Amino acid sequence: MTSIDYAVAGMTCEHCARAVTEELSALDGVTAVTIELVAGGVSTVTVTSAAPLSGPDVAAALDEAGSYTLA
Ligand SMILES: [Cu+2]
Repeated sequence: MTSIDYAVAGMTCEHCARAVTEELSALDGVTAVTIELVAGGVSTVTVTSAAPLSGPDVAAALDEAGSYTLA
């Protein structure tokens, strides 16, 4: 089990945080996603997964959730 913090730009409200949580949770092996929302700034997204995720997979999930990007 590994926990990694990602800096994510573009989220502005709880709705954004929910969308990101949903998309990241759908990735293989992900067991938990927590978000410290900084509206309009860079939020901290902590992802717990069985094995480390690949950066491109995370970036794709964020884009799918609503054009959010790794900062
Ligand atoms: Cu929002």
